[in-house]
Amino acid sequence: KWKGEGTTPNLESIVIGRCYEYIRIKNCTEIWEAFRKAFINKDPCNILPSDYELFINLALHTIPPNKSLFWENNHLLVTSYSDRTRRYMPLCDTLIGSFGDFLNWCGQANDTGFNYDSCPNTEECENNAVESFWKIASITYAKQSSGVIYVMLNGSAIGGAYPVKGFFADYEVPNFQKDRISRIEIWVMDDIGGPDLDSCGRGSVQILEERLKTMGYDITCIDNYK
Ligand code: NMN
Repeated sequence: KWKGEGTTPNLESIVIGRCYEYIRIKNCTEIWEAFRKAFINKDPCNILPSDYELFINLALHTIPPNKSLFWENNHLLVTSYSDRTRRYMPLCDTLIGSFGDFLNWCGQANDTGFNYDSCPNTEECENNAVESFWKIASITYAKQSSGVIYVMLNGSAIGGAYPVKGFFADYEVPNFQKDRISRIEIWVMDDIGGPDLDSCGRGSVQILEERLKTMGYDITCIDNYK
């Protein structure tokens, strides 16, 4: 038994429903099959981002310029603020992201079903089905993003607004396409009634600003963007 949560019950129905809600002109059953084949009937600790390649290719669609919203420690605020692509299109509001957002999944070797009891967490093994999915999803999303890039950080986060290890730092920033990006705008949001631990030009936000400047980007940073 693994330490992580098992596969979300009714995963297939949830994901196929989300898929058709999102897009009517794709074959969602075919996309689901490609997603499933990435990890089913395999050692749950030996799933690589590349195992999702077919799924990514089938689910890919364009991200409009100026609509990309990256984040750390702000999942719920991002979800409501983006308003399901009406305002912004963060990864969770792309078809690829909708297959995994708030869900969990894994399979097992020599078995064609899901493991609903438990799944390996990242401490048990990094090459698990969920972690590898978000790696390739984040890489793909960063590569497609263009125009003004927005980044929402949490100034009340313990351990810093910009974690130097995380999907944003490790898989998104390195995959930005410099020639397609006009500037990067960082928003540091404090929790309502929460502490002001990090802000523009300070602490971990400063580390991010320096990193992006060194990469040659034009940066603006706004504290508590309204
Ligand atoms: O806070 P973590 O999990 O490190 O990841 C946040 C960043 O990575 C965001 O910029 C996002 O694009 C991407 N990501 C998104 C999800 C999600 O939407 N559920 C999961 C993992 C990574």
